[in-house]
Amino acid sequence: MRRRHFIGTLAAGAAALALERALAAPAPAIEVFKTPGCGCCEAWVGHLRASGFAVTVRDVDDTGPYRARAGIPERFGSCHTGLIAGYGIEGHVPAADIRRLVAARPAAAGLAVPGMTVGSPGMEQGSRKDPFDVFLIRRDGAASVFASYGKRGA
Ligand SMILES: [Cu+2]
Repeated sequence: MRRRHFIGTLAAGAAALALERALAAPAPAIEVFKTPGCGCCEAWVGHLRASGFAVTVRDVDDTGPYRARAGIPERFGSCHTGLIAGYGIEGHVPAADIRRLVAARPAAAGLAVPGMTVGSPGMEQGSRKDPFDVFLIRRDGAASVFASYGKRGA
């Protein structure tokens, strides 16, 4: 009985320590390039901050060159380009997918949600949620689906 209690205390202590470590982990830092008047870009930055990211915003006249430098092809373009851990993050990509990318560290240019899908993070319009894919962009420009949202069965 006593031994079981002791082991239980140890487990609780380990869990508390793990939680403490998780909370103490530095917020992932992301640099976001956007145009000055972009409201949905601001809303996406708010989504990242609410998810625990440390965001540095850079207002630029044109995000195209930053997208190109990140290796994200024009056809996957959206309104803003983020840079994190050597990856480009184009458009309204959910914070959870950015975390998954950075943790998995695949050989890739980054992630993209092309265009501006209603219902993606930062593009909320009431209850409307259009389906969308998050694409993993390879360094050669080829893309595969990294995550899907709002699709039937997803
Ligand atoms: Cu947008």
